[in-house]
Amino acid sequence: MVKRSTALLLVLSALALAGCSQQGPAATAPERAAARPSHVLQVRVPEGTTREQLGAAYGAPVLMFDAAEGYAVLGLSAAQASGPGLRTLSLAGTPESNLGAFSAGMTATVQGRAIWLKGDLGSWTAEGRAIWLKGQYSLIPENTLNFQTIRLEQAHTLAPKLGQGIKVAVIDTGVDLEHPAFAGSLAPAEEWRDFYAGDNLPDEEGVLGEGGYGHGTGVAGIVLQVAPAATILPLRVLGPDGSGDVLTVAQAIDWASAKGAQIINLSLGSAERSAIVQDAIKRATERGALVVASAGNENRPAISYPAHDMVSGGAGERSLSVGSVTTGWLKSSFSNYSANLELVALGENVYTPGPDGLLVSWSGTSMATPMAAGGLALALSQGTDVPLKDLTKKMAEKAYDVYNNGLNAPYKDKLGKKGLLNLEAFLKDVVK
Ligand SMILES: [Ca+2]
Ligand SMILES: [Ca+2]
Repeated sequence: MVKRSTALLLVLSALALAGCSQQGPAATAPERAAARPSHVLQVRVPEGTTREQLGAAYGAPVLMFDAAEGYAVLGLSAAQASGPGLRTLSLAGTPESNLGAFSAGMTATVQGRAIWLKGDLGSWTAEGRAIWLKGQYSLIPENTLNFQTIRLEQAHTLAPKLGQGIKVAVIDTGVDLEHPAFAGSLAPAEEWRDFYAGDNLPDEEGVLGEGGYGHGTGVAGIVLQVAPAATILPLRVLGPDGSGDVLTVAQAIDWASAKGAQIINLSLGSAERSAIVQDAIKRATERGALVVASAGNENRPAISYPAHDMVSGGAGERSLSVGSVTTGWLKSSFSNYSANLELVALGENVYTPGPDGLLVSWSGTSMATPMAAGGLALALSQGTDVPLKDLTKKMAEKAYDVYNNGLNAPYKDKLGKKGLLNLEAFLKDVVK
């Protein structure tokens, strides 16, 4: 019963929004509160049990349910999470704190306005190689050194399909859906989803220069600079402050793999492991997706979750953690580091689209991560004989050695076994 009314509320909310202008409020505060439980609990679904039966047994709304996979996620109040009732049920696991567990953790510097001239926009989607002129990345010259360093021009020659036919889910603050940089590059609108607000329009919301506003737009823009013909599936899970919940991150990962995303970009993280998110990643990888996640920006000797758990295990083979170095190959002052970290890319002053037609410079491991995602899209579009489970490992193995000559000595083996993304060496090794 509880579940039915919640679902109905969400449906009504979505229908109401469909009639609104795109600028309209997503969901009212009470609606969002109802859909944002304090805690979430993953439970096994006994064979033959329906969603309704499960909800009735626990006395809690069932927010995720997959009978075939045998799992469900319940929403709990704080009192329920700490109360004795649930714990006496043999099916119950450990409740997880849901609210704001994930963060994009970033800094942005707005650089300027009206960079996107109509005449230049074709270069985002059509002839990607034309954006390189005599070694300069002519689309955004400020990125030339960044992209020379990861050998992007050579990568575009080695993988001229440029990501064509590869869907990259960007699970983030949303995307400026109207930005000319994304014209022709977004997945069909019926696949879009805003899990944060509970509607079907994953647009950015917020104030420029504050919190996470523009973060997802920037991440998506970097994917497309690396793989200009790839398709972006925009999924919103982070609010204007850059934070998001366990439940919505897990829902978005499930959604992305259900919509056939071959690559899932998670430029977000948490200090705590979430079994619910880890299991969603496991399911997505079992369905054929590759997942990349950022290491986090606290300059800690430990990387954030879920990146932390990507180094090993079944899902680890199809997922990749990414930190950040400078164009001089030194660890970025903010980048977390760990023996668990598999790769670093460039996460400082990366120029990319911002909301409202802006060009924005971002710094953070969030911006290094989509360089790896784009590189995987290049490989997949071109075709590879390397088994999918070995592809991210190859990317890490073919990286530049950032420890040569005592470089990064304090972080030896904690910026990846080798280190810095080298798209040319990677693609030479893996494409047909
Ligand atoms: Ca929305
Ligand atoms: Ca891995």
